[in-house]
Amino acid sequence: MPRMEETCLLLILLLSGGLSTLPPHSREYHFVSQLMTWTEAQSYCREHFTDLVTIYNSNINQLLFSISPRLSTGAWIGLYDDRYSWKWSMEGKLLYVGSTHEFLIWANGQPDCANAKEYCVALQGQTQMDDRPCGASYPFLCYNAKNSSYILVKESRSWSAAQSYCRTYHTDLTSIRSKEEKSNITLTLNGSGVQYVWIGLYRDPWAPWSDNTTSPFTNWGSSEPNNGNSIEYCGDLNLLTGEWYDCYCDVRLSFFCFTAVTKQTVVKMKLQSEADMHSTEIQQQVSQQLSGLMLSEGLTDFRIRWRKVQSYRDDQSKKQDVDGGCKTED
Ligand SMILES: [Ca+2]
Ligand SMILES: [Ca+2]
Repeated sequence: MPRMEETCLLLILLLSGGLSTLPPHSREYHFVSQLMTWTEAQSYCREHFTDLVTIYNSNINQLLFSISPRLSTGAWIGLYDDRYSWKWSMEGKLLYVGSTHEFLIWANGQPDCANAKEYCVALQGQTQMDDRPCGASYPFLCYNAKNSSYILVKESRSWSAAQSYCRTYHTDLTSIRSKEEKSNITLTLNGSGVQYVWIGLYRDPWAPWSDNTTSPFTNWGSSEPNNGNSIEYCGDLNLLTGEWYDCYCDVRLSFFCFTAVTKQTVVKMKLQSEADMHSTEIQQQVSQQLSGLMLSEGLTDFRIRWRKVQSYRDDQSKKQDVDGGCKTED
């Protein structure tokens, strides 16, 4: 009888959920009744589950409501408003390098996101920054990259109308990239008498959620979010109504976590060949072919692993061990 080798290939398919690209239905939800601050709740969820919940639609909102008790309080969800997540309008158009923060001086008490409505930035008193309601009409500062000039447009517009104007006639609303640029801007504004002037700084309200995903769905209670006393930067789900409220992040509340559901499918293959299946080279060739096959089927999250099984000759006593299956030893 020819020597016959048998070896076992473990094809491990790891189909995991919970990553930003995967649909929310691959998540499990948990209500945790312990009282914690928003940050503590986030750490707890990340340690014991995956993260604080993101609510993508009314079905998830309803589900969370149904797994929680009816109490006249709220429970934290993964919603928070980062007061310092500013972006430049120009960022996508020109490459801005280096830290800009040392040139960005906030006016006293700013940014305060007053009434949860201030998501655009104006220079106040020509030097200091203040977050203001994007719909407010102010003069604005355009930047023209062709001749590195700053143009003060005294006609008052909303932030986005100002952005459109600058992008049409110049390059964009201005950024502040350096001390020199800040000086030039101050010079441009000098003597103009403007109180507020838009610059290119803005941010997205309540985005992203704790798990770094974003969603257009909201379920705010009436008059919420209101950023009461300018200290409410975390979101909770009211356990009597299911509506959302912004709240002071250091209040201790119960909370909702989710688990990314990981579906693991293990496929074992028994290969029989006269080739030496214990040869690393041959194993690599087989693995490569299988990988190609998996990828062509659109499966990207998998591992292929070889496991050693007892090889045997035509020997009855050993054949019993093999048992017709794929006995493995780690
Ligand atoms: Ca403000
Ligand atoms: Ca509130």
